[in-house]
Amino acid sequence: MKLRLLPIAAMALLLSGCGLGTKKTYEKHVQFPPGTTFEEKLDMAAHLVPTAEQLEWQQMELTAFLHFGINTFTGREWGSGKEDPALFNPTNLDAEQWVKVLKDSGFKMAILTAKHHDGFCLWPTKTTDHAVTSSPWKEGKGDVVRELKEACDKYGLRFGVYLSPWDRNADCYGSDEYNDFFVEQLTELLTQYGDVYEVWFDGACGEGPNGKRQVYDWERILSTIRELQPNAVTAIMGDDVRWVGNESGLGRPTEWSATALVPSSYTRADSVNAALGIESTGKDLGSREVLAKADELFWYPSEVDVSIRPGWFYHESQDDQVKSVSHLVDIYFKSVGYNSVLLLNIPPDRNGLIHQSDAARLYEFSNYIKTHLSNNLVSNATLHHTVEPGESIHFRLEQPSTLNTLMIQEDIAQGQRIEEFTIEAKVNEEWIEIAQGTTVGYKRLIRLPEELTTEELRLTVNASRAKAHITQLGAYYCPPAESATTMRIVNEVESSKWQVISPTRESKALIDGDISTDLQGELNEELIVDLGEVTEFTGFVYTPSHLELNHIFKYNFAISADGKEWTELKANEEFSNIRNNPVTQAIKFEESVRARYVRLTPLESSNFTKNYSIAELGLLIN
Ligand code: FUL
Repeated sequence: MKLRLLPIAAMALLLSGCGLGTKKTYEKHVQFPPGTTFEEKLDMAAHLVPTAEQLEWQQMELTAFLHFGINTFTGREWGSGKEDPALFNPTNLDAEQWVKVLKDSGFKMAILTAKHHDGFCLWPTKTTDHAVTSSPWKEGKGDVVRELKEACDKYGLRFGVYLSPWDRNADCYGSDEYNDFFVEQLTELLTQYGDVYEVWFDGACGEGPNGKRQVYDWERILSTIRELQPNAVTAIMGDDVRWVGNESGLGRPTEWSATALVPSSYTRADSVNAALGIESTGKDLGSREVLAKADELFWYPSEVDVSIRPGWFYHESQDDQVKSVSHLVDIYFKSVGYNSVLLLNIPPDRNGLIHQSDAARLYEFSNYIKTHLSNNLVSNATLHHTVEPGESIHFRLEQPSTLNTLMIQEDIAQGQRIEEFTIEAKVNEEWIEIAQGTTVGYKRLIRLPEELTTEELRLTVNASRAKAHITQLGAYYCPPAESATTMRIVNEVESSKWQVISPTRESKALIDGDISTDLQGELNEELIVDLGEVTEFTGFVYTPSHLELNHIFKYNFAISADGKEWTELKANEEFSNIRNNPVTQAIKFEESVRARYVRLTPLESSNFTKNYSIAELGLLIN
């Protein structure tokens, strides 16, 4: 019906949009022909859809950044480009450890800073000697990009690259020659390592060594990616994924993936965006007011990039400033829950490992998300409702339940449409409004100011650009998350002489200092460690496994001088609340003790099975 109202030019465009005779949609971009009315613009905006790659990218939800390079060794956030490559020497680089930690914490992709602004390349490039090839690491024969890519392939994580356009080392920066140099670097990365799913170009563009600014040949750069890695999305200075506009982890409560913002890499970007009065950091990039002024729209969804630490690179001085679980959960709600993808940075340290404090925090964060946001209280949560503006959907919970969090998902494969919604709950036979919001998009999470108990909810779509397609509704109870930022201590005693002698000498995971490995077995078996010499200590530390549910709940702990005569220090004690909050527990003794052997006996598990699991057993001296 609406089609009949469209002017001829708009008709032609609609029909050429996609699939003549089927539903009219526009993939990634729509140009409004001259004379398009506001109503027609709204309708076209409602039918702007993501490419298959953009859709898959959005569905990943959680992706990881790995900032690693010369800055890791100098303590800087932006290198000068004059650093000696000899500084790059991770002692124990293990990309599999990075990937295992990320995979176990729910991340779907890892993006490595193959080159940051200092120009130091983490792969053996033909374009410059300012690279791993000139470093002592693996005698100049190492390749961090390859090690990470192979680890990603092994554990089933997608792989992406960050290649800084700004290069403070390259002599040719600021000239046409630099575009050749940059495309050559890009080509190496996109042809020598297999599939790359995201190419990330940050927007920083300072002066190079010769004092000049670079005019980048974005058309050539983006077409190189499309040719060499057609399944990759291009981010920030690319045109598939948009920078959210800050590095603090804050999405917008009103977030349109269908936006009038012209990607910065297009030559018309500055003039068109200025004429519309919008910029990437602005609040409103896609409302009706913006649409009214716009001549074109882009499917250009938001990505929230933020670091788990204050800096993007690892600095030892920030070991005790790893964001708390409650801060990470807040970021999750304001990114994934605000129609964005979260790109969380976890910077490997100077050893070339993800630091245990960061790993521990990630496990706690993902454990929180898994535990509390997978327990949907709504019966028949997966639906395919088509809702006209003004219509409501009722949904019931399995039983009367206490909740404080709601979730809505739109089928964005058909476009983003909802502009305003309200949610009501039936309490004492009366409908009361408990939440209202604007956009939904791929996912909208809503935290209620206070919890309530109900069995019936009602979602009303008050305003929408066409019929809204809703695919999922959720209701959850999310308890407050841990807000401490302190480091996790898994062991305070020198352990190089320690040996596990029970359950077997091979049970090294118990004391390897790595919380990503664990020991599993049957209850009542003794975990005995020979400390190698008589040692004085004040308590012990139990770190639960981040994967298994069979945490040790009840236990005995004993010490011995010879491994034969034992003194029981703790009998039938418990690791309190370990089921709901499986974090490291430090158990202090009344006074310090001296012993050569320690023995932990798991008696009961947190989920009442016959099995136990443990990541680490450590000792305290402080
Ligand atoms: C910015 C860079 O300047 C920072 O160092 C960091 O890489 C961040 C992700 O992007 O533009």
